Amino acid sequence: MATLIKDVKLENVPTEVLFDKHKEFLQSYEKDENNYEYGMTDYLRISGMYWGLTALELMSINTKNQKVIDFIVKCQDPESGGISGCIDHDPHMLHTLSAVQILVTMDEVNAIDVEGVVKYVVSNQQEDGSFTGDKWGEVDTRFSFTAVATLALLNRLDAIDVKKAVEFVQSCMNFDGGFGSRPLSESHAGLIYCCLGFLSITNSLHIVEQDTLAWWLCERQLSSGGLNGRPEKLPDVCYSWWVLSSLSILGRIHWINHSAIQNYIKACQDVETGGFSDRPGNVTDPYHTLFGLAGLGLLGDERIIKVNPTFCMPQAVIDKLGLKPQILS
Ligand code: GRG
Ligand code: ZN
Repeated sequence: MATLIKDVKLENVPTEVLFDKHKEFLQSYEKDENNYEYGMTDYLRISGMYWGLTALELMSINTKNQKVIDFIVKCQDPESGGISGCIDHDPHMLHTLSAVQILVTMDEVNAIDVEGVVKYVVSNQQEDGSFTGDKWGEVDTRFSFTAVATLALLNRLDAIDVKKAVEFVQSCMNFDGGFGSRPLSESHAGLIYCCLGFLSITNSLHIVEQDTLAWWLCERQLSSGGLNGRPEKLPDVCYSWWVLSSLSILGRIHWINHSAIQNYIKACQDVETGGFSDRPGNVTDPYHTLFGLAGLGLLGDERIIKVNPTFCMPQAVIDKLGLKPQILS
């Protein structure tokens, strides 16, 4: 039986990375609070800020801003200590990590109740070592990553049972070397990043099948040069981050065709509005703009400041905190 390969065709690919356009695109997001899209994305406000601000930082723009700090402070729930996506929403692990990433980058982490955040992360660890995303109880390896990334940035990894947390992530490893969201779930590049990031932070990368997993990740590259997240899926710019950061942690980024993925990422820029989209011609957004730029950074573009593959933050910030997430050679 024939196997269809899903992919896209690239046409009129810009030869350059349009840095000025991308800066304008991201900065206009900060100002445009009254548009429809802004209102419809309330529930992702804090993570959205992390994507946009980090993308600007990667283009050497200092994003320190009192309005952002005040907004994050208002999103912390005084009872649980967790941080929500927007004022008066339920706290969630993803937004808690994003808030800590922003504040650490701005060197303003003491603006929030740090012990409250630690208490919140601890409260989400389960008997089997896994983590829930919030009080509603969904378990996912994304939350194992957000838990240890948040605590490591606060220098409080000792607050959870790390050994049990590692055992849970190990139980999500599949025959192909990849990881899914829970035991027996399909391998997916986004979740592989989360599990490798988790193992990098907890210094446990010895459990991975380094080359088997690196090869599975290389198989995500399609003829267009773009990367998909799992077999038989379309390419998407965000996998430039999920796949390339995973290969960096595994010490195997040189296994991918650099010029082909660089070309795909460039093809996803909107030359008029600025920003990157998932696939050429689609509407651009801060999420794909961060992961497009960060992917180009991992491939060595010197106009982008060095990005840490485990935390998706400027390397200088990680160095300043004295963190040394494990990387394989
Ligand atoms: C600090 C960078 C950073 C991240 C925080 C939120 C998070 C941690 C990681 C997200 C990882 C991720 C993208 C997981 C994907 C989960 C998943 C199974 C998505 C499937 O989505 P589809 O089916 O996408 O829409 P595909 O591309 O497979 O068609
Ligand atoms: Zn995407």
